[in-house]
Amino acid sequence: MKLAVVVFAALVLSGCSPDADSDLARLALPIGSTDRTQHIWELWLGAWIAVLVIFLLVFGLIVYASVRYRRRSDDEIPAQIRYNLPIEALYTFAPVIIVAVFFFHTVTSQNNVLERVDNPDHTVEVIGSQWQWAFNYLEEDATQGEDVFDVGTPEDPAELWLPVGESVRFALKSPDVVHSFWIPEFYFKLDIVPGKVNSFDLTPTREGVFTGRCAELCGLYHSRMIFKAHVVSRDEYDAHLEELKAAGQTGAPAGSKEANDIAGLEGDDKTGRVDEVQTGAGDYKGGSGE
Ligand SMILES: [Cu+2]
Repeated sequence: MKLAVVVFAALVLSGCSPDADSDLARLALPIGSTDRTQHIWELWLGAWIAVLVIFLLVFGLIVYASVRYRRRSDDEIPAQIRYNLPIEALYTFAPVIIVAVFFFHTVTSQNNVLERVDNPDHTVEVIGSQWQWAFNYLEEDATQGEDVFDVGTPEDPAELWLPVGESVRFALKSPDVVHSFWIPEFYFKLDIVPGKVNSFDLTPTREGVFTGRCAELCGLYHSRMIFKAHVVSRDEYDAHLEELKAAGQTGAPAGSKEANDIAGLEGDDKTGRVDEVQTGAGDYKGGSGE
């Protein structure tokens, strides 16, 4: 019966994919947009299959028991049983096994998502502060190696630009409280913790304009920490960086410097150069080999 359920679930869900047109076929996720989304998608799909199997099994047993052992006449009481060791063993160990399997797949997916690329094509420093974002593009060719930035206000949010098909390393910093960097289409979010540099790598795979958010309640105007993420061609990306340079937005934005001075950061972390930073993915330890 278990096998039949798995086959049935696999058939029903095989029409699903992270780039399907319908929300239903994506199981309510947005359309995937990076080289890392597949890992989260597989975790999501697998969790649905597991939940479906468990649901059908438990519900089937409930229906079976209540029909098979029902009271058949007014003057008869069904057999009352107090102890049943096999059943008690089952409902003790089955949940432990279920949790262990979920845990295993969660850790595996997490390690895949946080895997480092050797030499990222771009490095973007993201500073989340109350209540705005700043994006620093470090040592870009388009600006002859000069750092350029875009910084927003709650009234006029900053925009993040990324080139499609090229790897990006994000370094997340906060000068005040915990924020969380989240672009739903990337199937990924990571907390920004003051005094610590969290970082992750990915390659955007689809051009488009996505909405990014702060996903950690960070105070009064938390809900205004919204930004647009433009995933564009390399030419458009370079042109945008040149615009920032022409507008004089070079160096580091005022305010974001505090993110480097906050207690907890040492040495390389303070400089704003993140190539050597080993926090973030390194902390979770896994397949990164760092
Ligand atoms: Cu925030």
